Amino acid sequence: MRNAFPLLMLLLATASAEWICLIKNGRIQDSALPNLLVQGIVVKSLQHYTSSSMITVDSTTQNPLEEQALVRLVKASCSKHRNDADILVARNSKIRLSSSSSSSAWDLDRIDQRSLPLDQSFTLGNGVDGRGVTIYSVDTGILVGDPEFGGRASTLYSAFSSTVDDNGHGSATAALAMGVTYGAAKQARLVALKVLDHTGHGDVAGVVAGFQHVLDHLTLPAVMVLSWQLTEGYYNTVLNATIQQLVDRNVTVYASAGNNKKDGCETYPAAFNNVVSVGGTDENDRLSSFSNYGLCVDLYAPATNVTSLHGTRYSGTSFAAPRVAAIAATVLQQNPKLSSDELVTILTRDATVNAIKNLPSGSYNRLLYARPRAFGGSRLDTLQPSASLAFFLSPSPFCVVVFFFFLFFFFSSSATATGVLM
Ligand SMILES: [Ca+2]
Repeated sequence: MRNAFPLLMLLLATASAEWICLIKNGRIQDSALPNLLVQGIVVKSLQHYTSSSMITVDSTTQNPLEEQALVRLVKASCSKHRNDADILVARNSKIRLSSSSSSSAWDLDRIDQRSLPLDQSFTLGNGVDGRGVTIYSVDTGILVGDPEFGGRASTLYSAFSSTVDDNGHGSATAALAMGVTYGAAKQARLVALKVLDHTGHGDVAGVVAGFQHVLDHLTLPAVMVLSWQLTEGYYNTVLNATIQQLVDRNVTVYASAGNNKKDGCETYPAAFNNVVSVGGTDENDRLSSFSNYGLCVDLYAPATNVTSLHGTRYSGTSFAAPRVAAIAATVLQQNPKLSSDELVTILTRDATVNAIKNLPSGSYNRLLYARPRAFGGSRLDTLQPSASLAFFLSPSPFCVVVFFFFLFFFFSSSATATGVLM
C-alpha cells in the first residue's frame, strides 16, 4: 500500500506539472517541506522507505526554462546535508498499458523449439518450472485467488485504494508467466504491485513507490516484468535510477518494447540500458504488426493472439515480456547465483537467431528460446544485429576487404552471364 502523508494542499495549481524527487541512501526530514511551500509548490505526498524517501509535488511550471528552475528548487529543498548524487528529480510522467485485448496456445508451443512447424507441445526439462523464484509483476494487480495461480500469487503494494485487479491486464500477463495452464514457469511465485488503475493508467510516482517496497522486502532470486510504457516519450531519471537499484540487487527487469510500430529507442522504460526490451512476433514468425523494433529491442517473443487467463486471446508486447521473464525464472531456478548480466547473456546468447522474417534492418533477430543452456556462469559475447545495414555501418578492415571482393566477384559474374546470353 502507498504510505500516504497527509496532503498539504495549500495552493491550487493551474495547468500544473507533477514532479517527483527521490532521495536515495537516506530519509528526507519533514522539516524540508516548508521550504517548498514558501516557493509556491504544492507538496502532494511524502513517503518514507527503509533507506529512501520520495516527495511528489505539483507546480504550474510548463516552460522548459522554468522547469530547470523548479528542478533546482526541489533539489535545494531536498539536499540539505546530503550528497547531491543521491537526489534525483524527474517529471511524474504518466504510464499506460502496452496492449489491446481481443484457445489454442501457439505461443507457448513456439518457444520450446527452434523452428516451425509447431509440434503441439511445450516441454522444459524435468522439474524445470521456476520453483523457488519470485516474479514481480508491476501492472494492474492480480486476481490472487484465481485457480490458475495455484495459491502462488500475492500482492505487495498498490498505488490505489484497492489491491484488486480491476482491469484484467495484470492477471493475463501473470498467467503467461506462472499460470499452471498458460504459464512458462508453472511453479514460480508471483508478487504483484498494482500501479495501473482500472483504465490501465498510472504514473511514475506510483511505480517508484512500488519499487521502494520491493527493495524493502526483496525475495531473491527474482525477476520483474513491466508491461507498460510512459505516455510521454522522454527519459525519466528517477525511474531509471530506481530500476538500477533493483538491477544492483540482482533483479533483472523485462519490459514490453511497445506497440508503436517504430524504433524502440523512443519508448521507456524498455529503452533504458538496464532493462531487457521485449518485442513481439506472430505464429508465422513474423514481427507482430504493432511491435516496436530496432537496436533498443533485445529479444522477441510471441505477442499476437496469445492465449491467457480463462482462454482469452490478447495481442501486444505486454504479453511477450512475461514469457521472457518466466524463462529467466526457470534459468535462475537451475542456477540461483547467476548475476543479472549473466542471466541476460544466457537468454540472448541462446535465443533462436534469424527466425523472425520481416524484422527491419538494424534489429537483433532473436526469438525467445525456452531451453537455453543455463550453466557455465561466465559472461559471453552477445550477438550483433544481423542486418547487412549494421555490417556496413561499422566496417572493420576485414569487412572492407570482403566488400570489395564481393564487388569484384559480382561484376565478374555479371560480365560472364551477359556474355553467355549474347
Ligand atoms: Ca513446441
